[in-house]
Amino acid sequence: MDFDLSEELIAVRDLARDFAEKEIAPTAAKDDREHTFRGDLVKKMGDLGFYGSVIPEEFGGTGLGFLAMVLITEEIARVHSAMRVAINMQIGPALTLLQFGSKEQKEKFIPGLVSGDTIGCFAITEPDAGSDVAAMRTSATKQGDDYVLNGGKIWISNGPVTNGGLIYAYTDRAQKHRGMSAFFTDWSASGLTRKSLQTMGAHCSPLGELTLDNFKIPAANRLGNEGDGFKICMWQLNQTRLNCAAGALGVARAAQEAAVNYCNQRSQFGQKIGEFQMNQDLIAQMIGQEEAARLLVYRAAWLADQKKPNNLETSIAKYTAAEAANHAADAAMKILGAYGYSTEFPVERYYRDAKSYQIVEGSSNVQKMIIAQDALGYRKANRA
Ligand code: GRA
Repeated sequence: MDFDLSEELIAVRDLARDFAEKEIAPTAAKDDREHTFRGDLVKKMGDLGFYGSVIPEEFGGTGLGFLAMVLITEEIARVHSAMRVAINMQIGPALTLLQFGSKEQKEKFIPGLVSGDTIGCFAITEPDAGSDVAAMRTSATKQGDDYVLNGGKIWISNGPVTNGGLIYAYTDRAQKHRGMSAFFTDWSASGLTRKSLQTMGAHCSPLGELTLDNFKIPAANRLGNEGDGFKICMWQLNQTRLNCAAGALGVARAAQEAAVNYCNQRSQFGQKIGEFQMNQDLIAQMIGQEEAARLLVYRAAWLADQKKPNNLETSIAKYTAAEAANHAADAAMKILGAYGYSTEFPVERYYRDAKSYQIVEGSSNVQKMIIAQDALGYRKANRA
């Protein structure tokens, strides 16, 4: 087992850290407060190759791999978690096109996602279909050279701003999950209504509801065959889940660093508050959980780089990292007290942003279900 990162990976990680500290950090609090979507920073991350690590050079990527992707993601999320969502919205559809798209689809759609000229998304969730993906109701009916979609999606990251992403819909609902299909759309057709939604955290990541009323997608934009959608969706979620795991890791680290710094600065009762064992207990827990999450996230990425199945390991990493982020944000707030609770300092943002990781890309309960059912032999998590 080799725990050393290659020089190339260290360089990529340092580039992301430098970018996050110089370009994202200075306005992170203001952007969060004002709910600003930083399209300029999304593009700059594309220019730096942050969306291309898992995409081969022929489609504009760097081909550095999944370990590079999680290293970049952790660094961005450490400074501003909402900017991490942007990475996932580019990589998710690009990777899925790479895996399931035709040659024409790959050439046409992947480079724009990798460069950041296309603002990506993936539309899965519906009002009555969150954890239960197969319960979605949006339909796609073939009409000539198009599919006509009716229904609606909710809680779609980048929904208000996307101009190129994936959507999943039923082409044959009678076939249950085997009647679902996957499409790529530039969202330019008529029949689309977008509504912005507000949440407790991730303020700079636009979130929306998409209503589809006879919304057309060219049949040439279907990925794979009719009926392949559910498996494509599960495959995609396994990739995008890993990105979320790395994002949660970044938030855990940010909260831990804030707590350690504060313990070394703040004195009460005539001593640094780090000297109180109750704070040392919190810091030790934060570091233990963060390091465990890091090893799990890196392992899941490493398996992907070895082209080995990693669904189980990704669920373990996502679950552990999400819980570590929430524990760390909570502990940091206890240590910082009013300075943690205050909107003048970043810990309350970490606390709000951490919460999202227990919800998105399969809630913590969905991850626990996948892990436990695998252990019990009910449903194997890893797929070839
Ligand atoms: O029997 P079969 O041949 O039809 O196949 C079954 C199974 O083998 C079928 O699907 C197959 N399958 C898979 N195939 C390939 C299942 N999992 C996989 C896989 N990983 N790869 C049906 O399987 P099933 O087990 O009966 O499915 P189910 O019980 O209906 O659902 C399973 C499960 C609960 C795990 C799934 O629905 C799920 O993952 N739910 C969570 C949904 C989720 O993660 N949503 C995320 C929304 S997007 C989002 O949050 C954006 C966040 C953005 C950000 O912050 O970055």
